[in-house]
Amino acid sequence: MFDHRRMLARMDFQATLFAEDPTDTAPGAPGPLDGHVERTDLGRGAWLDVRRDWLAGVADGVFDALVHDVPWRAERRQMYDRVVAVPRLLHTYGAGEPLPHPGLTAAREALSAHYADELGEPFTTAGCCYYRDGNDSVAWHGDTIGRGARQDTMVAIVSFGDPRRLALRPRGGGPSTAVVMGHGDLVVMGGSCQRTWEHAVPKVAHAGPRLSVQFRPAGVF
Ligand SMILES: O=C(O)CCC(=O)C(=O)O
Repeated sequence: MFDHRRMLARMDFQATLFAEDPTDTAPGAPGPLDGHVERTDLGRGAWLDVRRDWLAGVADGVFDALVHDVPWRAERRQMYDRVVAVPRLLHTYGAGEPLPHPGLTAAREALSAHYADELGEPFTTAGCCYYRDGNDSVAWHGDTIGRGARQDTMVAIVSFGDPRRLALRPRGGGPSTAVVMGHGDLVVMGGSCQRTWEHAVPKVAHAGPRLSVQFRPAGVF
């Protein structure tokens, strides 16, 4: 038989839990960053920050908006004597361009505020990648087309959909490492990471769609 007293006691308990939970935030807002980001020192002046479930409250909506509202483009590139399809879809939102979901705008603002002292400038652009399945991937590289080749900087990645590994290896050799990026997770590559380390999202046998949004400061590509 349904026990109302037990039910009420449980509701009281849950209300207390939610009221006192310091991580409780307005629905849809990014979760807090201060005190919730785990930093790993990679060596050579590079580091990696991870904040699990950072955008959990909006992750489903952001996933839908990214799939349906981004003007995705397929690229092709020369590989030896052949032109091959780049195995993922791409789009970049430049500085000042509206993002496809308010949760992403809030995320960019929160990142700019949290890293202001260390980075000294805001995140401005949002590169978006659509990995349609496990065959989509990105090969080893650093974001060194712009200032990242010469200066310390940050690239902040928020991930939506199926989990995929971000693999990292030091340039010139040494043990590699990896972090799994799940639905709503934040991963930030910082310090010298773009010029002293390389990263990749390797192919996997089976995976559903994954979307990645990378926030970068101006002049970092
Ligand atoms: O998919 C990711 O999260 C990483 C993407 C990336 O490394 C890049 O586009 O430069």
